[in-house]
Amino acid sequence: MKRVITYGTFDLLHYGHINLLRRAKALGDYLVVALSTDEFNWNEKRKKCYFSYEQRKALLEAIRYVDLVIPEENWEQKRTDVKEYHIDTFVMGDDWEGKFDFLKEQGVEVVYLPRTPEISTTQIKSDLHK
Ligand code: C2G
Repeated sequence: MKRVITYGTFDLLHYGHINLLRRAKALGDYLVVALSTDEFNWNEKRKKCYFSYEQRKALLEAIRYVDLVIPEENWEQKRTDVKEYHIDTFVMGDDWEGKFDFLKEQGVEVVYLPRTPEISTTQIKSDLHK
């Protein structure tokens, strides 16, 4: 049973997120998604979510590739999450390339996957605004 984890905000869920989750799940048998809380998003990423944590969690739990959703409350928890959830592989989009390589020291495989180029929440919001 190979266990994979990924982290994110996943607000205004779109096919770029789904592409990431599908490829992350394909790397193992069980996918944990650590979902940024509303507080973490605002305090650490200056992101104001359109959907609340509970709404974003329900959306993720409806995705066939996702086996468990846990809260992401701080930057540091990755170190303990990989132990607590017996993670083999950590996955992020390549906009984070290199940022989490320290997890390799804990025996975790670190994989950065190419982002889906043409879609982003910012793009969606600006298109809708036109
Ligand atoms: N993503 C992607 N393609 C896109 C948009 C997003 O592959 N067009 C990926 C990102 O690279 C990330 C995941 O989808 O791996 C979630 O994206 P965000 O919700 O924007 O996550 P982010 O705000 O980068 O949070 O501790 C890590 C942070 O919580 C990551």
